[in-house]
Amino acid sequence: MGDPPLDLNNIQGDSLVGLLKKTETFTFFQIGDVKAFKLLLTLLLPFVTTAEQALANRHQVEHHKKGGGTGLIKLPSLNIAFSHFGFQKLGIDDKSLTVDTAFKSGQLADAFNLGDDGKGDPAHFDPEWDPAFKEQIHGVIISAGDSDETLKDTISKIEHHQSSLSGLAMTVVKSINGTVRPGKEKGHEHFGFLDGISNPLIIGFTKNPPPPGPKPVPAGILLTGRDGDEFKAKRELWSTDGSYLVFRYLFQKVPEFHNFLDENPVKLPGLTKEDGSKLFGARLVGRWPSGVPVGLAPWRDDPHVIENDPDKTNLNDFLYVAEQGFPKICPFTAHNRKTNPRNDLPEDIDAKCRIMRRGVQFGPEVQPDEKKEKKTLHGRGLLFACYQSNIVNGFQFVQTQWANDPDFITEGAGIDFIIGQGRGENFASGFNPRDPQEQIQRPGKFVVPDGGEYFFTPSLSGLKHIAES
Ligand code: N7H
Repeated sequence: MGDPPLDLNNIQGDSLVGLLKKTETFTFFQIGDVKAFKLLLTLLLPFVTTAEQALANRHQVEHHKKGGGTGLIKLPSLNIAFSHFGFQKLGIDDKSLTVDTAFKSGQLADAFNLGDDGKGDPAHFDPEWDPAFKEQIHGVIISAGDSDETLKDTISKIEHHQSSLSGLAMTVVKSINGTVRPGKEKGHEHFGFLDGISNPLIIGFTKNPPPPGPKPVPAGILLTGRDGDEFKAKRELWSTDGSYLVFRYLFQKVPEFHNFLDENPVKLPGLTKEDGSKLFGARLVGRWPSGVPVGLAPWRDDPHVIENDPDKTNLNDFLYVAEQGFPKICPFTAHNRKTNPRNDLPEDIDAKCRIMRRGVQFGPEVQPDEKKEKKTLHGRGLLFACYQSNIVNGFQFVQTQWANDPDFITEGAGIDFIIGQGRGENFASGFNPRDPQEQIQRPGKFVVPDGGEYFFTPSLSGLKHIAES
C-alpha cells in the first residue's frame, strides 16, 4: 500500500516549502530545566509555521505583488529542531532516529571526517571552530521574516514565555542572524552567483505535471517514514514526517576568490582577460552568476536562456552532455556537478543523495579596504541549512564522498574548489576546455567551516509528543 497523502498541517514549513525570509535568525540553545522547557515548547507550538502556512505566506506575497503592492508584508515564521543530545536531555527515546549514525554522533564528532581544519588525530580531533559549536547544542529555533522588526517580535514572544518560566527552560548558546543580500544581489550568494535554483521536487507535493528538469523524488528522500526513506520501517509515529536538518556556519573568502578568478582567466580565442575570468568562475560553479548553466551557455553568459520564461524553469532544465573522457563543456569538478551529478549516475543513486537547501547569507558586502587588499577583513558567508531523511546519504555523503574526493566523478578529476574540504589533495581539473585534464592548485580554501550541528525537525504531532512526554 502506498503512503497516505502528505499532511501539510503536520509538517514544519522550512523543510518542504521553505520559510519566507529577508532576514533569519538561528538561535542555538541548551535545555535547562526539562519540565520548564516542555512548558515553553507547549507555549511555542501555536507559533510553529507549518508547510500549509508557509505555502499560504508565499501565495499572499504573490497576490500582493500581482496586485501592484509595494513594500513588504509582515510574515513571521518559526521552526524548531533538536539534536540527539537535546532528545537525550529531554529523556526522549530517539532510537528510531539514531539509526542515522551522523545524527547520533553529532557534527563535532564528524568534523575530521568532513575535512574541516583543526588539530589532533581523528580520535581527538579539535576543529578550528567557533567555541560555541564545541558546546553541547540541544536544539535550534529558526525565526524568519520580512524585517528586523518582525524578527524582534517573534524573539520577544519567546523571551516573554521564557521569563514567565523564570528563565529556567533554556539558555542561548549562540544566535546568528543572516540576511538576503541587498539590491540587485538579492538571491545571490556572496561570491556573486544566483542560488536556490535547484532543489529536489517532491512527489505528492510538486505540481503535476512537474516543471521540466530532474524528475521528482519520493517524499521519503526528504521526510522520515515516507516511501523512499531507507529507515521507513524503523520510524515511530512521532518521528514520522520530520526531516533531519544540517546546519553549517560557512565563512566565504570573497576577495580571495575573486582574485583567484582574475589570476586564472580561461584563454580562448575571442575572449578578453575579463571574459576569461568570468568563464573560469562559471566553470568552477557550473553556472554563470545569472544562474544560467554552462551546459546551456558554454563560453559566455546568455540571458536569452530565461527570456520568455517567467518562472526561470529553463535554469534547471538540463543534463550533463555525454562527452568522451574529461568533458570540455562542464568540468566534472564544477560545484553543481559534484554536488548533484544528475545523469552522470544512475537515477536512483543520484536521487538518494538529494538535499533540500535553505541557506541565507550573513555578513556585510565586500568593503573598499578588502577590495584594495584582496583580502577578507570582515567575516561573511552562508548559514548553510539543508534537509533530508538521511544525513549519511545526504549532506555527509555529498560533502565527503563527492565534493572532497578528487577521484569522483572520475579518477584524477580533483576536488570541488568551492566547498571542498580536507587535508590532502587541493587540485581540480577541467577548466581549460582545450586540455580538460590540466590540473590547477587552489591557493587555500574559499569556504571555511566554523561550526555546525546535526538536528531533527519533528512534525507538529512529533513536537506535541515531545512536549507531553
Ligand atoms: Fe552549493 N556557490 O556559490 O557556488 N551552490 N554552495 N552547497 N549546492 C549551488 O543550483 C555554494 C554547499 C549544493 O542540483 C549553486 O541552486 C556556496 C554545501 C547542491 O544542480 C551555487 C556554498 C553543499 C546544489 C552554490 C555552498 C552544497 C548546489 C547553484 C558555501 C553540500 C544543487 C544554484 C558557502 C554539501 C546542484 C542552484 C544541482 C548549488 C554555491 C555550499 C550543495 C551558486 C558559495 C555545503 C546539492
